[in-house]
Amino acid sequence: RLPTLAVVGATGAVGTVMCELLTGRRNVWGEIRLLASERSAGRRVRCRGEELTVQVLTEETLDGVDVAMFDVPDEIAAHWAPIAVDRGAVVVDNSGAFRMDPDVPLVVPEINPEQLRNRPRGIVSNANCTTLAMIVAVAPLHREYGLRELVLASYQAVSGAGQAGAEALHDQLAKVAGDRLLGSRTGDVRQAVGDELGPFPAPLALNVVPWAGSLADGGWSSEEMKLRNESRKILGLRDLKVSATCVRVPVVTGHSVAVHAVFATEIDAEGARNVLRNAPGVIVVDDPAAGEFPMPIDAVGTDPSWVGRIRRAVDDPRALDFFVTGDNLRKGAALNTAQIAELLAKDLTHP
Ligand code: 2RA
Repeated sequence: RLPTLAVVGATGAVGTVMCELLTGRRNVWGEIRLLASERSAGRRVRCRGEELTVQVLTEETLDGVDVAMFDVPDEIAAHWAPIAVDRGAVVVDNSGAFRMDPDVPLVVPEINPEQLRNRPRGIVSNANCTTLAMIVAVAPLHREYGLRELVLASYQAVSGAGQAGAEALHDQLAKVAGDRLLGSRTGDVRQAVGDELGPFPAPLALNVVPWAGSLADGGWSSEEMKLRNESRKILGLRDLKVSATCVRVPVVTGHSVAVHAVFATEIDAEGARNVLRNAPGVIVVDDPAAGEFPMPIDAVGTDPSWVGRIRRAVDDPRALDFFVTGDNLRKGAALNTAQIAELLAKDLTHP
């Protein structure tokens, strides 16, 4: 019998991409069950070539599920994931509810698949989308050169904040389109956009906002702390120094990160390029003379992290600077979850 998969949160921004993604991937599932809140129940969604009806998430609809993917807010995951485990499922959770729990592995299949087997709570966590875009490129460099420090600046797309984020940007762009004064000293974007900010603290149209997530200690944002804490956990580097500044930009999908990585040994750009060319889940696009560098408009809808602008720091032969872009809804969320779930399916089918 092929295992039964539940997609919890099937109608959200990530859940929607998950259904598209499952359609294109190798089929390892028997039944696929789409679950969501009462608001979305009854909707018909195409998944794997079938027209499926979204059901309400209840204890009963979790019965018989082997693997449950959760793409829901933290508090919903915190409540329902243990219930799904009690009902016999292994949960792959894409929220922040369990990521730092020492009894929950934080798995990136290209980096630490072996951790999947050590899951005392029956839950496996998926890292945050910003971490995922960056870490698939950083990990192979760490293996080769020994990572000591990361200084990061993110350029995060609005769909990281869900469908409401994408809608807010499109609505705001419609309001500012065509007015050539807007964004200048005499054109007030705040006034044009009004108070339709969606999930953001300021307008995104014609603007960038150095804020994502909630306020953490010391003036850091939760998103910046996720980059630090999750990188440490995935790489198994408890003392890794990480400083991040997370910035929201007017891009619909595709999170980018400017990375300054300091290593234990000297590094040269061509050596790093070769490591990255051979790394799973990474594509190197690095020919600035030809106008070739990684950008969200190319990465959107694709699986790998796109890496370019690779150069050794001028003032430190042990440091490398590069730019990485990945689809925050695919590798940043749905794809990594699907990859983990497929490894679990393999174990269930051939223990
Ligand atoms: C964001 N990383 O981009 C978050 C979503 N998990 O808002």
